[in-house]
Parts: sequence; structure tokens; C-alpha cells
Amino acid sequence: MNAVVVGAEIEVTYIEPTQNADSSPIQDLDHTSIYADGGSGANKMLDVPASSPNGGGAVIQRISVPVSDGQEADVSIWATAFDGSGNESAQGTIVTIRIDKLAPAPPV
Ligand SMILES: [Ca+2]
Repeated sequence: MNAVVVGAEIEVTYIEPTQNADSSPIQDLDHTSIYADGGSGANKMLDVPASSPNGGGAVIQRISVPVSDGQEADVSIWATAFDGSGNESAQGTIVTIRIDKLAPAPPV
């Protein structure tokens, strides 16, 4: 998982899993979901359809920045994977980036 700020969005990149939780090859990957927490709790930002039922695809997606104007906050971002039966994986690697929409006070 990697995340970088691109303008008003965060570009998130990661690789879909190729295994189930027991290390067997996955054959029913349905989608991955991108979550973000800007300090007010986890929000599911995006569902990304699987590249194939066997996973392994490189995902590049952009999500909106969950920080309002006039705020500065650390945003944690992670992804999970879902199979066709609705089972959700554990959290993937959590990446935290500082989003600064807070201007300084003027000089005096
Ligand atoms: Ca399964």
C-alpha cells in the first residue's frame, strides 16, 4: 500500500491478494475496499472490483481527501479484500499521511 496526495485527492496503490487467510490460492476474490480515517472514524471510500477471481492485480485509485478546509490531520488509509461470499480480510498495511488544509495566521 502506498498513498500520495495528488491535488485535492489521494492516489492509493496496492496489490490485490492472491491467497486466502489460510495461504491457499484465492479463487473467489470479488473486490477490494479502500478505507480512510481522518480522525473521526473509519470510512469506506471506494469499492474496487477485482481484476480477476485469483487476484494479484495492481490497483491504482484516487479517493477524495477526508479533511475539510481549515483543518490539518493525519489520515490513515488501508484496504481490505472481499470474496464472493462477503467474507472480509483483515486490514492491509495502514499508511498514514499528513493532510494540511490549515493556513497559518497572518504576520503581525
Ligand atoms: Ca472464500
